[in-house]
Amino acid sequence: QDVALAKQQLSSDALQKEVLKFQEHYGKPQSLVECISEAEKKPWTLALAAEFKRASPSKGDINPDLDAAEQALEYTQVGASILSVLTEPKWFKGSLEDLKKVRVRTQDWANEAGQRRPACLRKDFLIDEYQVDEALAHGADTVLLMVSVLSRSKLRALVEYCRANGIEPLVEVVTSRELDVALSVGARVIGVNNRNLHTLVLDKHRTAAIAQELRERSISFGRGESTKLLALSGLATAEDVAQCREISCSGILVGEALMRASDPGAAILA
Ligand code: IGP
Repeated sequence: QDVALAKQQLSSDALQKEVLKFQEHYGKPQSLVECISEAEKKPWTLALAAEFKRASPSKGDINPDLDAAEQALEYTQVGASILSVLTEPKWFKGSLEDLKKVRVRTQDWANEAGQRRPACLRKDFLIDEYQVDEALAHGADTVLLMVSVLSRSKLRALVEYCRANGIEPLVEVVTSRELDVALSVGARVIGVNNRNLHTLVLDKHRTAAIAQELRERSISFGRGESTKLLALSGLATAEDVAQCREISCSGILVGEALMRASDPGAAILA
């Protein structure tokens, strides 16, 4: 599997000191679930996870030279609940520096505006605790954990490690088997990737199928519930958004469409 592995540049102890240093200066992470719930309070609103992604394996370069902090600020000003920042360097041309810039810039803005800032998500192929610490040291409020790249026991350990460090992870599933695994480790925020990352094939009905399964298993999700469902990938049109509302998703994650938009703020409001 061609995933970027952690560059273990610092010892774990040194990295944990960096986490403390960051948090002393900028404060603790904020709650992903609360950021989503806040959006759900408004009628008809879906939480928007707006993504910063310069390139992707399926599309190649999308917008490689964009400034992460400025783009994230635009997302924030039009009400994004989550800022997803790719940190994987090879396929997505991301970096931990981008993540830090996004957190710092949007936190400054939120302080000035007297508003809640969006939760910052480290979007990467996380496989160990060290990478969770890296995320925290660069200002993440949450991290992506993909069921498809982790064993059940590693996923469980990472979910627990996240919670012990004050963050709730976004757990990504594609299939119903992966949903089983996510539920068995107690995931509270589940993202359904409409794109299978092994085949890169997009199927916009994935999220609806998973939502249906949750209903069949009598697992309540959405507004007022502690389990949240987000739809990820390939979403761009008003129709896509309407469909996500119909199946009671809490939110949607949009990357490429916003990265290509000449005015991302207007694209979101439309
Ligand atoms: C974004 P899109 O089609 O709006 O650009 O999709 C997002 O879903 C995608 O970037 C993504 C991803 C991932 C990237 C979903 N899961 C896991 C890297 C790793």
